[in-house]
Amino acid sequence: MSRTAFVTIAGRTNAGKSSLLNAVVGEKIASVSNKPQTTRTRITGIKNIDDVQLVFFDTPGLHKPINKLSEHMLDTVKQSVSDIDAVVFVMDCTKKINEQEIKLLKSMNESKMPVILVINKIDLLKSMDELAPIISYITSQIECQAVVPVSVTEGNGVDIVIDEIIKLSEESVHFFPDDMITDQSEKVLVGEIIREKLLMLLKDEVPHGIAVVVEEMKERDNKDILDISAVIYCEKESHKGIIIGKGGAMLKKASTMVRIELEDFFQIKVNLKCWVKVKEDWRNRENLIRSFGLSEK
Ligand SMILES: Nc1nc2c(ncn2[C@@H]2O[C@H](COP(=O)(O)OP(=O)(O)OP(=O)(O)O)[C@@H](O)[C@H]2O)c(=O)[nH]1
Ligand SMILES: [Mg+2]
Repeated sequence: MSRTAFVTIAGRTNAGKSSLLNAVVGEKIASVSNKPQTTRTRITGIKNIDDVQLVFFDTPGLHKPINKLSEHMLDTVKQSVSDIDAVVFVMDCTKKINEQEIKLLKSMNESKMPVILVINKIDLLKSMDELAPIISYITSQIECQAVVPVSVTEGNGVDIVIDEIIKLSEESVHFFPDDMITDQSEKVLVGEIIREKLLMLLKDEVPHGIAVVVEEMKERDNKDILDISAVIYCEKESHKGIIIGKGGAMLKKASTMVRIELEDFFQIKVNLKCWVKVKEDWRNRENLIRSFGLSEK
């Protein structure tokens, strides 16, 4: 009989949740950046190991809500931690665990939801001796099924996390075809790669106020080029100027990075056209949040 486990990856923003999702699935399906609040929606990743299907839900990171978009993101976390087999809670070992993290973990304990605690970024510790006090503090507060020190970027400990999840899998049919790795559409994946590069290249508030909508994606008749057109929405006219850059330099740099990644992913030449448009204060406007696909309601 086949087995299945559904797990939600949760934790503070920037802890490495999407990096972990990509590592367990073995493909880059979620955007990663060194800026907080990179992930905005629930992203499903699927990994099949022998007859076990592991279904992961990557979620937005815990943070103090700053606008309506934030509220939607935190709602997504709340909705994603029930009706699953376990929570993989990712924390950054270089940051002291905060009240918001403890609160979510305690609610998991109250609902008897198994918690696999991933203590990530151990490559940043000066010595492994620093781990013991971190683990003993957390386990004095929270009951965990397993505590796994991990460095996602160095690939350490990820296999142990997978083994712990397999232990929690239950006999069941597989819910997704065995060759499926994500439920995101190709247009959404491409939009997220564009946003990831802009997060990487831009600073301050500018990248946080960006939403990307891929309007068209079509292979030419002779199947040698994939034409993609996308609109980059930002919140202010001044941000539009920064995104385009002097003589279009910034947009060109971002587009080139995106094109290289897409050509590698789709194994076809890509012709990418991006337009930049302003939608004032869109992160507080429900209809726009919804039309950008950032609300589950
Ligand atoms: N040094 C180190 N950096 C890591 C590790 N794992 C992830 N990172 C980095 O941490 C940053 C945040 O990673 P993400 O995977 O985007 O974090 P996230 O938890 O998904 O963040 P949000 O989507 O904003 O909640 C990126 O710069 C990653 O490269 C790790 O094991 N070690
Ligand atoms: Mg993320």
